[in-house]
Amino acid sequence: MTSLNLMKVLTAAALLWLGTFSSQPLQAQPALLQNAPGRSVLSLNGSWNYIIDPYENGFYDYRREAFDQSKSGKGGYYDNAKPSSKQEEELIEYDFDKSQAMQIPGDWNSQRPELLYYEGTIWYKKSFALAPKPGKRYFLYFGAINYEAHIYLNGKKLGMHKGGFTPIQYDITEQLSASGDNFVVVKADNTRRPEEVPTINTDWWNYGGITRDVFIAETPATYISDYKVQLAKGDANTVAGYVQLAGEGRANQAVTLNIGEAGLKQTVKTDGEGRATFSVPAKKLARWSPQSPRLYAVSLTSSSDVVQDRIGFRLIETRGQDILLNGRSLYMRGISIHDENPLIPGRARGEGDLRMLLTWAKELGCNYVRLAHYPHNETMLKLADEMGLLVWAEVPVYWTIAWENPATYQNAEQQLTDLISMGKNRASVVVWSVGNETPLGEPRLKFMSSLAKKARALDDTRLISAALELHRTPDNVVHVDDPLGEFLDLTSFNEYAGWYWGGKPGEITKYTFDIKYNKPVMVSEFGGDALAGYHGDANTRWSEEYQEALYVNQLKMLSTIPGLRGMTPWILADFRATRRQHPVYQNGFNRKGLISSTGQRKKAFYVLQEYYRQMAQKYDGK
Ligand code: GCB
Repeated sequence: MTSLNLMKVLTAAALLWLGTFSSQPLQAQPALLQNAPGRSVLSLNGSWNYIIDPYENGFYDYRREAFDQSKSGKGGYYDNAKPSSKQEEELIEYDFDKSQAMQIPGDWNSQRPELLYYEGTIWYKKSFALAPKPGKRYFLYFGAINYEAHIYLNGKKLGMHKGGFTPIQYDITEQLSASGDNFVVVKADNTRRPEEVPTINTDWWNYGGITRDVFIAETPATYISDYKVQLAKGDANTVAGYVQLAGEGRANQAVTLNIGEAGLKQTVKTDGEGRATFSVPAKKLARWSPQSPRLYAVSLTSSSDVVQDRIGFRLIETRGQDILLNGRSLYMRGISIHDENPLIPGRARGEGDLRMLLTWAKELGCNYVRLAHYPHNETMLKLADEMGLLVWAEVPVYWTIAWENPATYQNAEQQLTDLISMGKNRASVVVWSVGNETPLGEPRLKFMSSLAKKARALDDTRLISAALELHRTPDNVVHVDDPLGEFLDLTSFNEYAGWYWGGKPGEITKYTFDIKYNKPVMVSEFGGDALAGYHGDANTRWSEEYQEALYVNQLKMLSTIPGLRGMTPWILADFRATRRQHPVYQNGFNRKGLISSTGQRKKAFYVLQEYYRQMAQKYDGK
């Protein structure tokens, strides 16, 4: 055997032995700047010119060779070419500045009727003035672009990113023009593909484009790139974490953690790689909880940089079938939410839309939200911190994806890593979910358990879960025994009795549950469609009365589960879903919302509100 072959065998054996996938990220996404929106920023939100390019003429030449892979690297729309004075000599078949514009952040589907169903490429261009100052670094930051984004600055490619819901960031210090005149071009492509995450089949609208904030963050040359400031695992009396300096001169620097309002201060020294850990007694810190969402002003100061954040401190753990928040047993009164404003409808565009959704959840009596089925906006996590809502945060590993494709796994793991990076300082976030309704099978178990282990390795201070499926036997027993459950802290499952199976709402109380794990039970979904304003009796599908009866009977049925510690029924508000085709009742909407697409509360809203009032009384004494 040649040494090369021996190496290959050994590597394969090592991978087998690990029983997991390689964790090398496919896309070289550098570590994200922690709390990038909290930096000094130049916003690039607003009007961006765009070109619809279904044939990708701006990316490939007529032989289908990518311009940005050619020798000159030129020829694509990212050149933002302009005819010179000798116009007649040049052929340029596009012009961003004479093209239409749309608002960013914002999906394209809800901004132009002709783009409602569009799946393909759209190019965006924004010019901006920024003369780089000496001794500073500049990071171009996109909150999210769905799905595949090629990003160029002043005609040069910065990189490609896949994943529609996680931030994208490039250090552009060296690419900014000295004159201060710059332009950024983005090729956004929301084409669905089987090997991507999510895959081609989902129950939500495939909103395309630059859907979250765009800005340039400025830092000093040596800067605080990352930090974690949280209570130590299982220890309410210690604040622990780390700080990471980047840039030249990051080694052997003093960094001071200061939580002035709690009289807490510690100075630590970075190692050769710019990293320092700290651990500070924290007896005087008030605990964060939904009833009392106390946040502290936290600062980290080095000789060249200072970052500020508002952070809450709480412990989340499980013991047997209990979920303990700061040591006290908790019932999680939740609701599932999509990142969508049903009133536009379209992707939530910023703080106003997000605050509206969370205010609705509070009106329902929630202390908890499930941010389905993909990472939501960083602002959503900050609002949840501020408003006192616990959060389940999830990656779009949804239904049946390409379990055996290593690139698919690496993509999913990268999205999970970026989600955890974004949310790790938020007290509200208590659950990392690694997926939703994935089918039983060996390759899937390997994929999903690897993700669960990765989540735990990245953050062992929160609970790990996934929304599982169940199966039934003819004796009306519902079984929850998915082997993935072994790797999770909560037994969470989606259950659609009274809608997809189990007869009419009045018939479902005959079911009982057989749950394999001695862990807290979280019903991550149940529900049924109702068209607001359509009335009938409790057996009339699509009527508000049917949905109301379904909620009444679901709550009766679920109360028989001894370990039930919370739920997130499906869903707060009606949302757009391409697969929902009924011309009268659905019209392109999933109507399982408790609130309609015009903001109307349906009858079932009040059923859940009353149940949550009782649960709050039982668990919180109010
Ligand atoms: C589910 C999915 C969710 C769907 C919902 C439905 O189980 O997790 O994404 O929208 O059912 O309405 O069918």
